[in-house]
Amino acid sequence: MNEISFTRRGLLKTTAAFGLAAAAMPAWARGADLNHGMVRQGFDEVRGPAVDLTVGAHKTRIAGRSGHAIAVNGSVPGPLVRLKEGTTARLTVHNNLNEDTSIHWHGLLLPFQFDGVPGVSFPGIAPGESFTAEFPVRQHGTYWYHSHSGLQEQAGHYGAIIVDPAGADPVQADRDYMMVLSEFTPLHPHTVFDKLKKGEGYFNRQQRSWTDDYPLSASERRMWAEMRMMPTDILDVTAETYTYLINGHAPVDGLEYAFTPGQRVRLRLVNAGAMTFFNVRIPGLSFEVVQADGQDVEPVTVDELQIGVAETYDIVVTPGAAEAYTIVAESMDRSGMAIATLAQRPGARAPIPSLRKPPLLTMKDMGHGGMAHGGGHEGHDMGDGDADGMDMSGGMNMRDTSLLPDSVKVGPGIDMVAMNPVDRMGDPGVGLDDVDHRVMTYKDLRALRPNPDTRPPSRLLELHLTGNMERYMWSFDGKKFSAVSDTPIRFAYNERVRVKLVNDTMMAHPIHLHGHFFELVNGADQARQPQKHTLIVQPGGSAQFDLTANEPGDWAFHCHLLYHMHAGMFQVVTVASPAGGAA
Ligand SMILES: [Cu+2]
Repeated sequence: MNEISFTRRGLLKTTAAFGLAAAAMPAWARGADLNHGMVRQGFDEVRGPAVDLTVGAHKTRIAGRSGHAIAVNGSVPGPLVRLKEGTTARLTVHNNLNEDTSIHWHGLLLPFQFDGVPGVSFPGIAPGESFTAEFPVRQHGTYWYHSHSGLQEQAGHYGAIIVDPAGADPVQADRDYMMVLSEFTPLHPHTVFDKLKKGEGYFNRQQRSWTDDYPLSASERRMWAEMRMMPTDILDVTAETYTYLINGHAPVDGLEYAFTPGQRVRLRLVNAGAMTFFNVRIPGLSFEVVQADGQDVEPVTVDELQIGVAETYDIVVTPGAAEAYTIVAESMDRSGMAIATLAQRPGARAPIPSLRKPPLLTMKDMGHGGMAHGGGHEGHDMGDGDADGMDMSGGMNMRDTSLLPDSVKVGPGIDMVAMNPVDRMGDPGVGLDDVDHRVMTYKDLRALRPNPDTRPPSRLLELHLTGNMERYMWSFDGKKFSAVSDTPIRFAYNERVRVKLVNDTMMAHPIHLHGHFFELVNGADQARQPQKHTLIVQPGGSAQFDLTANEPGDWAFHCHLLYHMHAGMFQVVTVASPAGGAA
């Protein structure tokens, strides 16, 4: 575990006074011995402006299970890359794998040819080759990096980036820690994908017990059966295979963050998971959210937040007199959790809460008025509100594609249509609308400083998030990427566009646009709409963002659930050059 300090003295020595409980930490986790091929858990810091990163194949062992790892500089996560706003970064990536690799600098503004997406912004990095991205650093905040090649990210090819502000940091804290959330599976990522293709619910262990926990009526049971779904289909991949990690550490490793009572402790949350949304809370403590996706926001105090895959949040917590507090990052489906401890002294522990009851998808998750479902015969919508007493037999069997705009391709890639998708910007996330404490929603976020561009959007672009759960097909507008790779979404230079994302599926998708920040249309004044690079679109709902398309080039735009992206939920956004032509 690294403590990040603002002081000059702290910069020289980044190791905290204490880290892992010594008894729980294997010898190789403490040292830097890379020769035996085992990956290190936890990570070092490499400081810009010039940074070298080496991608290599390793073995790892986490919570008693062994697996193959793709690590950066020998650790998972890779090293924390520390840059400074106003300098010119020179980031060189060396490929020691026997396959191509890449690094995408997630959230960094840079010329598109350095963005690191094979086939979109550059050809990729061949085995034995190197690639250098050199660019002026125009921002500050918490970001991260990861492979954009195949499924390497699942195997450990990711790490955190901090860009220190050129001036004073608006966030004042006594201690400053990275908290990188991710998953480990002993399975090869391609095995995971194959299993998902064979049956969507393969990893969904909740299927075995949900009927006991949630007695449903005969018609409800029939409805879910006809959709070949379960109301507990929350995440595609669960703790059945995943061990959830903080800074590469499983719960049994006992990761600790040191504090002194009354100190302001900054935790920089990065969701580097491939497939897992996490619900983060610290029982007994509220916290301030001070940054979202690296962008400063007006501090907002909550007790819990949901972090989607690829999002980042900086939070500040002020621990009280207790010796320890447990930091809980529970997977959204509540099949497992990552754990760390805020500890006054090494080894101090607070109780670990048990997993909460798994959430159920609601009528809202099905498109509010109901979700029309692929099939044959006539049906009717399910109306508003809850399902009690409604006749749902056959109601979900019609794929009412008349609800879709002409831009959406109807075919086997779509097995559901949201019949009445409502804006869910104020939604705390699946399973969190009935907890008894404050949960952050996107509507709570306000940009700390006024946005530079407050022009009203000149057009509305509507895009549908589409899928066929059973066949594990995922797409935009019913067209998987392989079918549209030569017809990108085009924006004029400096065009101001409002993009409406309609989720015609019953899963939440974290949608990420490369190379830009967009503003959430969340009810704030245009000048204070929070800027983000990744947006969760809730199941069966919609969400809007405003974009100033002022970064010329070809940019990836995709669902950040790794296996959804791999299955086709990916598009290219092309922003014209200021002269009007291609970048
Ligand atoms: Cu997705």
